Amino acid sequence: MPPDLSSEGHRIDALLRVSLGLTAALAAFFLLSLAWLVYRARKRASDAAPSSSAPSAYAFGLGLAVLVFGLIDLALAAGSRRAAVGPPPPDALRVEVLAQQWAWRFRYAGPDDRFGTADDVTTLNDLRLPVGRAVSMQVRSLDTSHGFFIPMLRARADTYPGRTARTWFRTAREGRGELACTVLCGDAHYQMRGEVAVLSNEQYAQWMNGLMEDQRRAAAAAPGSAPAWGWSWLP
Ligand SMILES: [Cu+2]
Repeated sequence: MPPDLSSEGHRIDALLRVSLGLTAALAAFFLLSLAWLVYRARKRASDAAPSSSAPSAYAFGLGLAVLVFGLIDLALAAGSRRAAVGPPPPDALRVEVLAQQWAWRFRYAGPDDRFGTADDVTTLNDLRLPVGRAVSMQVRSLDTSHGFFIPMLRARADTYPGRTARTWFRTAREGRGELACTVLCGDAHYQMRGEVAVLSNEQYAQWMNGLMEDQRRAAAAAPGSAPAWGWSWLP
């Protein structure tokens, strides 16, 4: 994973490490058990008097119990982290994301903080966010299954037509990276990427003001040309 720019991403990283460790332990346990069973079967075939299998059965049971408890613990840890993160705060910056073959459209609510109004700001494959801010996203798809994934913010939301997927995170550090589609969604799936930037508040405001100015000019030159997609924010 790339460097984490979010405030809660370390929780996901920790879960990933634990689940990788458990998977490795599980694989090692079953491989060693298999080796032991083969060894014992061969020994038994060559021995005239078979030895008792009690110690190995005991070890096998103990190992299995440890792993089962590890998996339960992992599930509980995932649940408690989810609960600790909770729902997005009411002051979160809201962004609508429309996935389509093969691009990402982003919609910001603009100064009135309401979606579906003339001051909405839209971008194509270009997501910029201010640092130190909670960001709440709703993701929809126009055509087929898509997986919205921002690795450096540890944010994911899988969607398909009819489903509004949600994700939220808090930006903690400035930086730049990419977002990608994680679902094979057609011929040009590999092109379905976008730029992501976490900017200082001044840089973000400057960028947003520039976009609003551009859109005002475009709307004045060609009324009704604004992109028509978008939805009322779901509570
Ligand atoms: Cu896709």
